[in-house]
Amino acid sequence: MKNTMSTLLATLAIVASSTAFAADDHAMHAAGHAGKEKAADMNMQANADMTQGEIKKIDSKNGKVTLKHGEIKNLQMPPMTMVFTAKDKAQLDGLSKGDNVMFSVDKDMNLTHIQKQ
Ligand SMILES: [Cu+2]
Repeated sequence: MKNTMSTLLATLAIVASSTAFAADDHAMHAAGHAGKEKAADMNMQANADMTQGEIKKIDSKNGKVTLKHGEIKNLQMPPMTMVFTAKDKAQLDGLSKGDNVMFSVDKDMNLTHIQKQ
């Protein structure tokens, strides 16, 4: 009887601890998973609006930049070289001719975001 009891207790202890581990693990996994999915969503969001380009000419005084750009999906514009006007001239600070960049433009073709790649 004593043996049975201690075996039972040991079994319960194992079950309890493994259940606790499983719960922890699941919670951690769920949190990590949700975090990753959120990050992936944000990346996709960013990538969807970002276009790859190369700076051909830059006129930071007037906030203008000539970009040889890839397809701009949100404007359905094929790859070409053209001038964009920055919404905020400060966006062009630190950029120079020859830089490879990722950028986004609004529907009026103003540069809303640009960053070195
Ligand atoms: Cu264009």
